[in-house]
Amino acid sequence: MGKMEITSGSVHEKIKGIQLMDFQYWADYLHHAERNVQDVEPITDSEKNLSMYDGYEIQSKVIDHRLKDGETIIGVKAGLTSVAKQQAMGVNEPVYGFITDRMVIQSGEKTDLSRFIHPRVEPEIVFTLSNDLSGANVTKDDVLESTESICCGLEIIDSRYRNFRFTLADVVADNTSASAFVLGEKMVMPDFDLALAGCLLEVDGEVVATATGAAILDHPANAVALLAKWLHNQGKSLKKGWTILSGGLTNAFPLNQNTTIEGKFAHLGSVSIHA
Ligand code: OOG
Ligand code: MG
Repeated sequence: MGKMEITSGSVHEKIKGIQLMDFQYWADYLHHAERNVQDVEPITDSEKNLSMYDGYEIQSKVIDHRLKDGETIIGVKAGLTSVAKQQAMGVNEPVYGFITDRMVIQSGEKTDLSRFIHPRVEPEIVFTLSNDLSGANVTKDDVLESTESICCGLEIIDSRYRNFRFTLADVVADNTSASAFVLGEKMVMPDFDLALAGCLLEVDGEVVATATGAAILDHPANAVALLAKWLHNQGKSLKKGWTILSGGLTNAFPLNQNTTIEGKFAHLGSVSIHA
């Protein structure tokens, strides 16, 4: 179920008794929510059987909307790669989404909150590769060999779903809550184990969460390897020069007006966002 597409106006259609889902309808629903800064109920409130497959089909149409609006894909993100994030969101599997040029926030610039519904910020370790990478068996070491630079980052996630209430398939359809991000200074891979890279997340100067790189699937390069495998299954690859987010190391914290959130990392420097 779910393999056939229907682009007519109705949410459902029944063909020979098989109920098919209208992926385009749900992509329009989520895109409209994003563009109008308006939260919505999760798709699974209406479509109880929404599968991961359906979620990625809807996500791909959500991305098509962004491309039609003139945005460019500049990278990819792994999400829910840490136990901290999975527990916070009540799910148990990593997922992926795409990031576009519209999501870039310059370091140091004051963030305009009017484009977000209920933004939350999480610290990330971010990779840039020196060559395209794809394959069914890509390993952490393959990723590290292909890594041109790394940096720390903060991602702003902004689920289109009310109160961040969603299932795994819902959050996949919603392009894994992707909304914005800011990067620290890029550096060539330093000579140390990224699994040991400590990270503090501070809200207005107070430490609210800590982790090390190992929080991300034992090593953040494992998340990049997973992305390379997922994209391989779609006949795609991680692209040279893309911004690749490996996933929040800690739970995410709300970004409110007059708040500064800073990620401080061992070896990777620090990065902040203020609104
Ligand atoms: C989904 C996005 C997860 C991460 O790094 O874990 C994510 C969410 O928590 O809304 O970006
Ligand atoms: Mg993230």
